Amino acid sequence: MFEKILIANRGEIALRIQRACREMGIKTVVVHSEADTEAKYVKLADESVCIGPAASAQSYLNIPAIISAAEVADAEAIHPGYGFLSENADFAEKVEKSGFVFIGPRPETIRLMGDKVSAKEAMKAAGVPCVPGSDGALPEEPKEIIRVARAIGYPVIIKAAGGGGGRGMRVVHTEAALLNAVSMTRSEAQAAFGNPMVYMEKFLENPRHIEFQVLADSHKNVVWLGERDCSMQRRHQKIIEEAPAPNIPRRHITRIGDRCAEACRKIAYRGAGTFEFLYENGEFYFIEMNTRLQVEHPVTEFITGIDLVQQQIRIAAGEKLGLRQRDITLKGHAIECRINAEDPFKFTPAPGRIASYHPPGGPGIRVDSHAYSGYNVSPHYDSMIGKLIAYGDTRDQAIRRMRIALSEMVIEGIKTNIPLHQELLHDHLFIKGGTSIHYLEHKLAARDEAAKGG
Ligand code: MV4
Repeated sequence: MFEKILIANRGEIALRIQRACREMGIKTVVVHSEADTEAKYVKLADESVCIGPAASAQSYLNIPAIISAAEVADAEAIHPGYGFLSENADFAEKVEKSGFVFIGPRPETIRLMGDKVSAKEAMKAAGVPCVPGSDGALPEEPKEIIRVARAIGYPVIIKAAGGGGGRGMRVVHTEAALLNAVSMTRSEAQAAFGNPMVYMEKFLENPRHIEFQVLADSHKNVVWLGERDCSMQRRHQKIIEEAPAPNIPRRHITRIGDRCAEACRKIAYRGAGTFEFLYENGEFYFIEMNTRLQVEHPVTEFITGIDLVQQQIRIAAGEKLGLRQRDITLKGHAIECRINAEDPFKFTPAPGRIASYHPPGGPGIRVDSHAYSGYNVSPHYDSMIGKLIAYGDTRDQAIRRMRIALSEMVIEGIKTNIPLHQELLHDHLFIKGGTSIHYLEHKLAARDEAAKGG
């Protein structure tokens, strides 16, 4: 096992990784920007290295500075967390070429999944059900593009191969709008990702976002660890996640989970990974694979009892998975609320100093946050300041515990989205379970409309 790991991230996830290392007896070195010098998790780490100014491009995205820090601190492995460099294949490659272990998939796998066209081709070939669409990238010839769209049937969606997570997409409802939409998406994709390649899919009008967690070692052992429902989102920012996904037959979930695990074996996947699906009219359609630890991993940890960060570290150290599929049992229900420093109704970021911070507690409550009384939320980074996770034997118990936890949680001095969560945890369609990816935006629009009329 490693003696020392460098954590190339900040905030709650830097603290989460540090806790896993500590439990395993591994020393930690955290890199940080000038804005994060006073952060508690920086002081708690065994060592810290300042790698640059507040702007991410010069610190948390600064590959040479991070690798130098690993050399100076004599770390053996680098954990990238989520965001920043976590899905950057060039970073993973440079980490390995410099003699360190990258805690994540092989660089080739990150590259394969980063290109959404090659990711979909690989998954289709491995037996994972995909959204009907162009097989591979769209050709140049207008006639061919029109033919593909007719074969799929309108509405269709044009997506950039280099995109993902909602960037570089355009919905097309009619043949009249098709060619212009394709060329617009191509030029935007070239500008944003340096890659003009686009592909086409049937546009699903009202799906849910369901994702499957996998763990794979470098000895071809693979397990899937249930699914998460991440449909409660706004502008591609998830707000509430839960596991298991409510109101989907377990037989169907098991069938898809087994397909994901089998696909991992076929492509010799290594590490933690997430298969993203759209779920509509009782069918699952693969859209993308994420090759990192995800923000919402704690809901899976609650229902499986497995520490995903420790598993990532063991896999990176070359150990065999100590788990077989029959050892994985899903028990109870977990819900996560992302706590953001933002206006709860206008969604504008609200950085500043937290005057007082009192996290909730009690049975089945977990708080993953680096916040404390006196902590300054920097305007330079994501507004998420923590995650509140509630577990119960049933979904109903998890909802009740989450409501209590939200009412106990005190964050003074800055605005947070806690009031929005309180409203959603009392929303009758959320309580029923199974709302679509459009539910929150429709609800917010209806409320704004009522306020105007009112
Ligand atoms: C789609 C779709 C409907 N049909 N693909 C957005 C993020 C990216 N991961 C894929 N996305 C979508 N792809 C087809 N064929 C609708 C979305 C989508 C979405 C997906 C998941 C979560 C939130 C979303 C919000 C808007 C659109």
